[in-house]
Amino acid sequence: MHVSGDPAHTERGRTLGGMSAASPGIEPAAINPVTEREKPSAPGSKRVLLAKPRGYCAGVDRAVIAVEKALELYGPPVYVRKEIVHNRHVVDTLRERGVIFVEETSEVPEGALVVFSAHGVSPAVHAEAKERNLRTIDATCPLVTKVHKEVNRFAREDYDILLIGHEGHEEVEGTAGEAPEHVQLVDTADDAAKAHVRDPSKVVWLSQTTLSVDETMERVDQLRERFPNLADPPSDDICYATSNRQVAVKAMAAECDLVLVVGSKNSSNSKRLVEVALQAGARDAHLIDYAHEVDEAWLSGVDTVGVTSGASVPDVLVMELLGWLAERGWGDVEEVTTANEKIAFALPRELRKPEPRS
Ligand code: 0O3
Ligand code: SF4
Repeated sequence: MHVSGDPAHTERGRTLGGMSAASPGIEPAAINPVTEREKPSAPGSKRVLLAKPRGYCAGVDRAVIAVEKALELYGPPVYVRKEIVHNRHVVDTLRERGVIFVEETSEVPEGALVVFSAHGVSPAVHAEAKERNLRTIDATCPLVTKVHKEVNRFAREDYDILLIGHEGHEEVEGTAGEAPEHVQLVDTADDAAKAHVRDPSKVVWLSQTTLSVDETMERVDQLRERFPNLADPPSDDICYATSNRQVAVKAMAAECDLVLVVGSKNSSNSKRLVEVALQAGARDAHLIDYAHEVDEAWLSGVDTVGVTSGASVPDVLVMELLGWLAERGWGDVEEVTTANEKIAFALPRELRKPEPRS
Protein backbone atom coordinates (compact mmCIF):
# COMPACT_ATOMS: atom_id res chain seq x y z
CA MET A 1 0.00 0.00 0.00
CA HIS A 2 1.42 3.36 -1.00
CA VAL A 3 1.03 5.78 1.87
CA SER A 4 2.59 9.20 1.84
CA GLY A 5 5.18 9.93 4.50
CA ASP A 6 3.34 12.98 5.69
CA PRO A 7 -0.32 12.12 5.54
CA ALA A 8 -2.30 15.27 5.13
CA HIS A 9 -5.56 14.69 6.90
CA THR A 10 -8.09 16.72 8.78
CA GLU A 11 -9.71 15.88 12.05
CA ARG A 12 -13.23 17.16 11.93
CA GLY A 13 -14.57 19.71 14.33
CA ARG A 14 -17.79 19.24 16.19
CA THR A 15 -20.09 22.17 15.70
CA LEU A 16 -23.19 20.96 13.90
CA GLY A 17 -24.88 18.15 15.77
CA GLY A 18 -21.45 16.82 16.58
CA MET A 19 -19.87 17.56 13.19
CA SER A 20 -18.48 20.64 11.55
CA ALA A 21 -19.56 21.74 8.13
CA ALA A 22 -15.95 21.15 7.13
CA SER A 23 -15.23 21.35 3.44
CA PRO A 24 -14.67 18.15 1.48
CA GLY A 25 -11.10 17.71 2.57
CA ILE A 26 -9.00 14.64 2.89
CA GLU A 27 -10.85 11.83 4.56
CA PRO A 28 -8.38 10.14 6.86
CA ALA A 29 -8.24 6.41 6.73
CA ALA A 30 -6.93 3.43 8.65
CA ILE A 31 -8.44 0.49 10.34
CA ASN A 32 -8.71 0.85 14.06
CA PRO A 33 -11.72 -1.07 15.22
CA VAL A 34 -13.68 0.87 17.79
CA THR A 35 -17.33 1.47 18.34
CA GLU A 36 -17.91 4.80 19.99
CA ARG A 37 -21.19 6.50 20.69
CA GLU A 38 -20.78 10.20 21.01
CA LYS A 39 -23.72 10.90 23.30
CA PRO A 40 -26.26 8.10 23.41
CA SER A 41 -29.69 9.63 22.95
CA ALA A 42 -32.93 8.07 24.04
CA PRO A 43 -34.54 5.91 21.40
CA GLY A 44 -38.16 6.82 20.82
CA SER A 45 -37.38 10.48 20.18
CA LYS A 46 -36.43 12.04 16.86
CA ARG A 47 -32.71 11.61 16.36
CA VAL A 48 -30.04 11.08 13.72
CA LEU A 49 -27.32 8.43 13.95
CA LEU A 50 -24.37 9.57 11.86
CA ALA A 51 -21.92 6.91 10.69
CA LYS A 52 -18.18 7.38 10.96
CA PRO A 53 -16.27 6.60 8.84
CA ARG A 54 -18.25 7.83 5.87
CA GLY A 55 -17.51 9.92 2.77
CA TYR A 56 -14.20 10.57 1.05
CA CYS A 57 -11.60 7.83 1.10
CA ALA A 58 -7.91 8.44 0.49
CA GLY A 59 -8.10 7.36 -3.18
CA VAL A 60 -10.97 9.71 -4.00
CA ASP A 61 -9.37 12.59 -2.19
CA ARG A 62 -6.15 12.07 -4.14
CA ALA A 63 -7.97 11.86 -7.48
CA VAL A 64 -10.03 15.01 -6.91
CA ILE A 65 -6.95 16.94 -5.75
CA ALA A 66 -5.08 15.69 -8.82
CA VAL A 67 -7.69 17.23 -11.14
CA GLU A 68 -7.76 20.46 -9.12
CA LYS A 69 -3.96 20.64 -9.27
CA ALA A 70 -3.97 19.99 -13.02
CA LEU A 71 -6.42 22.87 -13.48
CA GLU A 72 -4.28 25.11 -11.33
CA LEU A 73 -0.99 24.23 -13.05
CA TYR A 74 -2.04 23.93 -16.67
CA GLY A 75 -5.30 25.86 -16.82
CA PRO A 76 -8.52 24.68 -18.46
CA PRO A 77 -9.46 22.69 -20.35
CA VAL A 78 -8.28 19.59 -18.55
CA TYR A 79 -9.71 16.39 -20.00
CA VAL A 80 -10.74 13.56 -17.70
CA ARG A 81 -11.49 10.08 -19.06
CA LYS A 82 -14.78 8.94 -17.48
CA GLU A 83 -16.01 10.49 -14.24
CA ILE A 84 -13.02 11.13 -12.00
CA VAL A 85 -15.11 9.57 -9.20
CA HIS A 86 -18.75 8.50 -9.33
CA ASN A 87 -20.28 11.55 -7.71
CA ARG A 88 -22.57 13.99 -9.48
CA HIS A 89 -21.66 16.97 -7.31
CA VAL A 90 -17.91 16.43 -7.74
CA VAL A 91 -18.24 15.99 -11.50
CA ASP A 92 -20.57 18.99 -11.95
CA THR A 93 -18.33 21.21 -9.83
CA LEU A 94 -15.19 20.25 -11.76
CA ARG A 95 -17.01 20.70 -15.07
CA GLU A 96 -17.90 24.25 -14.05
CA ARG A 97 -14.22 24.84 -13.36
CA GLY A 98 -13.13 23.84 -16.85
CA VAL A 99 -12.87 20.06 -16.86
CA ILE A 100 -14.10 18.25 -19.96
CA PHE A 101 -15.22 14.71 -19.19
CA VAL A 102 -14.92 12.26 -22.07
CA GLU A 103 -15.79 8.60 -22.42
CA GLU A 104 -12.67 7.62 -24.35
CA THR A 105 -9.21 9.04 -25.00
CA SER A 106 -10.08 9.14 -28.72
CA GLU A 107 -12.21 12.20 -27.88
CA VAL A 108 -9.21 14.11 -26.47
CA PRO A 109 -7.38 16.40 -28.94
CA GLU A 110 -3.84 15.26 -29.90
CA GLY A 111 -1.25 16.47 -27.41
CA ALA A 112 -3.79 17.58 -24.75
CA LEU A 113 -3.74 16.66 -21.07
CA VAL A 114 -5.97 13.84 -19.86
CA VAL A 115 -6.48 12.50 -16.36
CA PHE A 116 -7.39 8.83 -15.86
CA SER A 117 -10.07 8.33 -13.23
CA ALA A 118 -9.63 6.79 -9.77
CA HIS A 119 -11.19 3.54 -11.00
CA GLY A 120 -8.18 2.70 -13.18
CA VAL A 121 -7.62 1.93 -16.85
CA SER A 122 -6.35 -1.04 -18.82
CA PRO A 123 -2.94 -1.11 -20.54
CA ALA A 124 -4.79 -0.68 -23.87
CA VAL A 125 -6.00 2.74 -22.73
CA HIS A 126 -2.48 3.78 -21.74
CA ALA A 127 -1.24 2.60 -25.13
CA GLU A 128 -3.91 4.53 -27.01
CA ALA A 129 -3.09 7.69 -25.09
CA LYS A 130 0.59 7.28 -25.93
CA GLU A 131 -0.19 6.71 -29.59
CA ARG A 132 -2.14 9.97 -29.66
CA ASN A 133 0.64 11.89 -27.86
CA LEU A 134 -1.61 12.73 -24.96
CA ARG A 135 -0.09 13.99 -21.75
CA THR A 136 -1.51 11.84 -18.98
CA ILE A 137 -2.02 12.01 -15.25
CA ASP A 138 -2.97 8.67 -13.78
CA ALA A 139 -5.29 9.19 -10.81
CA THR A 140 -5.95 5.45 -10.38
CA CYS A 141 -6.24 4.70 -6.68
CA PRO A 142 -3.13 2.86 -5.46
CA LEU A 143 -5.43 0.17 -4.01
CA VAL A 144 -6.90 -0.44 -7.46
CA THR A 145 -3.37 -0.54 -8.91
CA LYS A 146 -2.57 -3.18 -6.30
CA VAL A 147 -5.30 -5.42 -7.77
CA HIS A 148 -3.96 -4.78 -11.31
CA LYS A 149 -0.56 -6.00 -10.11
CA GLU A 150 -2.13 -9.13 -8.62
CA VAL A 151 -3.78 -9.88 -11.97
CA ASN A 152 -0.41 -9.55 -13.69
CA ARG A 153 1.33 -11.75 -11.17
CA PHE A 154 -1.23 -14.58 -11.35
CA ALA A 155 -1.42 -14.32 -15.14
CA ARG A 156 2.37 -14.68 -15.34
CA GLU A 157 2.03 -17.84 -13.25
CA ASP A 158 -0.64 -19.02 -15.71
CA TYR A 159 -3.54 -19.06 -13.24
CA ASP A 160 -7.17 -18.75 -14.20
CA ILE A 161 -8.36 -15.60 -12.44
CA LEU A 162 -11.98 -15.33 -11.31
CA LEU A 163 -12.56 -11.62 -10.88
CA ILE A 164 -15.60 -10.96 -8.70
CA GLY A 165 -17.13 -7.63 -9.70
CA HIS A 166 -19.96 -5.85 -11.43
CA GLU A 167 -20.25 -6.25 -15.18
CA GLY A 168 -19.72 -2.99 -17.05
CA HIS A 169 -18.11 -1.20 -14.10
CA GLU A 170 -15.05 0.80 -15.16
CA GLU A 171 -12.86 -0.67 -12.46
CA VAL A 172 -13.37 -4.28 -13.56
CA GLU A 173 -12.87 -3.29 -17.20
CA GLY A 174 -9.50 -1.79 -16.29
CA THR A 175 -8.50 -4.67 -14.01
CA ALA A 176 -9.56 -7.42 -16.42
CA GLY A 177 -7.81 -5.55 -19.22
CA GLU A 178 -4.45 -6.33 -17.59
CA ALA A 179 -4.69 -9.95 -18.74
CA PRO A 180 -7.98 -10.53 -20.55
CA GLU A 181 -7.02 -14.04 -21.61
CA HIS A 182 -6.66 -15.14 -17.96
CA VAL A 183 -9.57 -13.28 -16.36
CA GLN A 184 -13.24 -14.30 -16.13
CA LEU A 185 -15.71 -11.92 -14.57
CA VAL A 186 -17.93 -13.39 -11.87
CA ASP A 187 -20.82 -11.03 -11.17
CA THR A 188 -23.89 -13.16 -10.45
CA ALA A 189 -24.39 -16.53 -8.73
CA ASP A 190 -25.04 -17.88 -12.21
CA ASP A 191 -21.59 -16.69 -13.35
CA ALA A 192 -20.04 -18.53 -10.39
CA ALA A 193 -21.93 -21.69 -11.32
CA LYS A 194 -20.76 -21.49 -14.92
CA ALA A 195 -17.12 -20.43 -14.50
CA HIS A 196 -14.82 -22.78 -16.33
CA VAL A 197 -11.16 -23.20 -15.46
CA ARG A 198 -8.41 -25.11 -17.24
CA ASP A 199 -6.74 -26.54 -14.13
CA PRO A 200 -8.75 -26.48 -10.85
CA SER A 201 -5.51 -26.54 -8.85
CA LYS A 202 -4.43 -23.25 -10.43
CA VAL A 203 -7.26 -20.84 -9.87
CA VAL A 204 -7.47 -17.67 -7.80
CA TRP A 205 -10.25 -15.20 -7.01
CA LEU A 206 -9.64 -11.46 -6.98
CA SER A 207 -12.23 -8.68 -6.75
CA GLN A 208 -13.36 -5.16 -7.44
CA THR A 209 -12.49 -2.89 -4.49
CA THR A 210 -16.00 -1.59 -3.82
CA LEU A 211 -18.18 -4.67 -3.36
CA SER A 212 -20.35 -5.82 -0.49
CA VAL A 213 -18.04 -7.81 1.78
CA ASP A 214 -20.76 -10.31 2.73
CA GLU A 215 -22.04 -10.83 -0.79
CA THR A 216 -18.49 -11.34 -2.07
CA MET A 217 -17.82 -13.99 0.56
CA GLU A 218 -21.00 -15.79 -0.53
CA ARG A 219 -19.69 -15.78 -4.09
CA VAL A 220 -16.29 -17.08 -2.89
CA ASP A 221 -17.96 -19.89 -0.91
CA GLN A 222 -19.89 -20.85 -4.02
CA LEU A 223 -16.71 -20.88 -6.12
CA ARG A 224 -14.79 -22.80 -3.48
CA GLU A 225 -17.41 -25.53 -3.49
CA ARG A 226 -16.65 -26.02 -7.15
CA PHE A 227 -12.89 -25.41 -6.88
CA PRO A 228 -11.66 -26.52 -3.44
CA ASN A 229 -8.11 -25.34 -4.22
CA LEU A 230 -9.25 -21.83 -5.07
CA ALA A 231 -6.51 -19.44 -3.92
CA ASP A 232 -7.32 -16.23 -2.04
CA PRO A 233 -5.98 -12.81 -2.99
CA PRO A 234 -2.63 -12.10 -1.33
CA SER A 235 -4.37 -9.31 0.63
CA ASP A 236 -7.96 -8.04 0.73
CA ASP A 237 -9.03 -6.52 -2.58
CA ILE A 238 -12.16 -4.95 -1.13
CA CYS A 239 -10.47 -1.91 0.29
CA TYR A 240 -10.38 -0.60 3.84
CA ALA A 241 -12.70 2.32 2.98
CA THR A 242 -15.39 0.14 1.44
CA SER A 243 -15.39 -2.32 4.31
CA ASN A 244 -15.13 0.35 7.04
CA ARG A 245 -18.18 2.18 5.67
CA GLN A 246 -20.14 -1.08 5.61
CA VAL A 247 -19.12 -1.91 9.21
CA ALA A 248 -20.20 1.59 10.33
CA VAL A 249 -23.62 1.42 8.70
CA LYS A 250 -24.16 -2.10 10.05
CA ALA A 251 -23.41 -0.89 13.59
CA MET A 252 -26.38 1.47 13.53
CA ALA A 253 -28.79 -0.01 10.98
CA ALA A 254 -30.89 -2.09 13.37
CA GLU A 255 -31.73 1.05 15.36
CA CYS A 256 -32.80 2.99 12.28
CA ASP A 257 -36.30 3.41 10.91
CA LEU A 258 -34.73 5.00 7.85
CA VAL A 259 -31.16 5.15 6.54
CA LEU A 260 -30.20 7.88 4.10
CA VAL A 261 -27.04 7.19 2.11
CA VAL A 262 -25.61 10.20 0.31
CA GLY A 263 -24.11 9.04 -2.97
CA SER A 264 -24.72 8.82 -6.70
CA LYS A 265 -26.65 6.14 -8.53
CA ASN A 266 -23.56 4.94 -10.43
CA SER A 267 -21.42 4.65 -7.29
CA SER A 268 -20.95 0.97 -6.49
CA ASN A 269 -19.77 1.46 -2.93
CA SER A 270 -22.60 3.91 -2.15
CA LYS A 271 -25.25 1.53 -3.51
CA ARG A 272 -23.78 -1.27 -1.40
CA LEU A 273 -24.33 0.86 1.73
CA VAL A 274 -28.09 0.94 1.05
CA GLU A 275 -28.17 -2.85 0.63
CA VAL A 276 -26.01 -3.47 3.71
CA ALA A 277 -28.21 -1.15 5.82
CA LEU A 278 -31.34 -3.07 4.80
CA GLN A 279 -29.68 -6.46 5.37
CA ALA A 280 -28.52 -5.30 8.82
CA GLY A 281 -32.03 -4.40 9.93
CA ALA A 282 -32.82 -0.85 8.81
CA ARG A 283 -36.55 -0.61 8.12
CA ASP A 284 -36.02 1.52 5.02
CA ALA A 285 -33.02 2.94 3.16
CA HIS A 286 -32.48 5.25 0.20
CA LEU A 287 -29.64 6.62 -1.90
CA ILE A 288 -29.72 10.37 -2.56
CA ASP A 289 -27.36 12.82 -4.21
CA TYR A 290 -28.76 15.86 -2.41
CA ALA A 291 -30.90 16.62 0.65
CA HIS A 292 -33.70 18.00 -1.55
CA GLU A 293 -34.17 14.52 -3.02
CA VAL A 294 -35.49 13.17 0.29
CA ASP A 295 -39.16 12.35 -0.10
CA GLU A 296 -40.89 13.66 3.04
CA ALA A 297 -43.16 10.59 2.95
CA TRP A 298 -40.10 8.49 3.89
CA LEU A 299 -40.05 10.32 7.24
CA SER A 300 -43.57 9.40 8.21
CA GLY A 301 -43.56 7.52 11.56
CA VAL A 302 -39.76 7.70 11.72
CA ASP A 303 -37.89 8.33 14.98
CA THR A 304 -34.30 7.36 14.16
CA VAL A 305 -32.70 8.34 10.86
CA GLY A 306 -29.29 6.88 10.03
CA VAL A 307 -27.03 8.96 7.79
CA THR A 308 -23.92 7.89 5.93
CA SER A 309 -22.23 8.53 2.59
CA GLY A 310 -20.19 6.73 -0.05
CA ALA A 311 -16.44 6.99 -0.53
CA SER A 312 -16.83 9.53 -3.37
CA VAL A 313 -19.06 11.95 -1.45
CA PRO A 314 -17.84 15.32 -0.14
CA ASP A 315 -18.91 15.79 3.46
CA VAL A 316 -20.50 19.14 2.67
CA LEU A 317 -23.42 17.18 1.15
CA VAL A 318 -23.90 15.26 4.39
CA MET A 319 -23.84 18.52 6.33
CA GLU A 320 -26.55 19.89 4.04
CA LEU A 321 -28.64 16.79 4.71
CA LEU A 322 -28.17 17.19 8.48
CA GLY A 323 -29.31 20.80 8.17
CA TRP A 324 -32.36 19.73 6.15
CA LEU A 325 -33.26 17.09 8.76
CA ALA A 326 -32.72 19.54 11.64
CA GLU A 327 -35.23 21.93 10.07
CA ARG A 328 -37.79 19.11 10.23
CA GLY A 329 -37.17 18.15 13.86
CA TRP A 330 -34.25 15.71 13.55
CA GLY A 331 -31.66 18.07 15.05
CA ASP A 332 -30.29 15.68 17.63
CA VAL A 333 -27.27 14.02 16.00
CA GLU A 334 -25.25 11.22 17.53
CA GLU A 335 -22.11 10.05 15.79
CA VAL A 336 -21.48 6.31 15.75
CA THR A 337 -17.79 5.61 15.21
CA THR A 338 -16.50 2.18 14.28
CA ALA A 339 -13.04 3.12 12.96
CA ASN A 340 -10.69 6.05 12.79
CA GLU A 341 -9.08 6.34 9.38
CA LYS A 342 -5.73 8.03 8.96
CA ILE A 343 -4.38 7.07 5.53
CA ALA A 344 -3.56 9.54 2.78
CA PHE A 345 -1.91 8.78 -0.55
CA ALA A 346 0.82 10.76 -2.29
CA LEU A 347 -0.35 12.59 -5.43
CA PRO A 348 0.11 10.90 -8.83
CA ARG A 349 3.79 11.05 -9.75
CA GLU A 350 3.10 13.29 -12.76
CA LEU A 351 2.05 16.01 -10.31
CA ARG A 352 4.85 15.66 -7.83
CA LYS A 353 7.32 17.59 -10.00
CA PRO A 354 5.06 19.63 -12.25
CA GLU A 355 6.28 21.40 -15.38
CA PRO A 356 5.77 25.17 -15.24
CA ARG A 357 2.70 26.41 -17.13
CA SER A 358 3.65 27.64 -20.62
O1 0O3 B 1 -16.34 2.04 -7.61
P1 0O3 B 1 -17.43 3.00 -7.22
O2 0O3 B 1 -18.54 2.97 -8.23
O3 0O3 B 1 -17.89 2.79 -5.84
O4 0O3 B 1 -16.75 4.43 -7.35
P2 0O3 B 1 -16.85 5.78 -6.57
O5 0O3 B 1 -18.20 6.06 -6.10
O6 0O3 B 1 -16.22 6.79 -7.47
O7 0O3 B 1 -15.96 5.59 -5.28
C1 0O3 B 1 -14.57 5.52 -5.35
C2 0O3 B 1 -14.10 4.15 -5.64
C3 0O3 B 1 -13.06 4.06 -6.67
C4 0O3 B 1 -12.56 5.08 -7.28
C5 0O3 B 1 -12.53 2.75 -7.07
O8 0O3 B 1 -12.31 1.93 -6.00
FE1 SF4 C 1 -9.20 3.49 -3.35
FE2 SF4 C 1 -10.89 2.15 -1.81
FE3 SF4 C 1 -11.30 4.68 -2.30
FE4 SF4 C 1 -11.60 2.91 -4.22
S1 SF4 C 1 -12.84 3.11 -2.40
S2 SF4 C 1 -10.61 4.89 -4.38
S3 SF4 C 1 -9.97 1.46 -3.70
S4 SF4 C 1 -9.54 3.82 -1.19
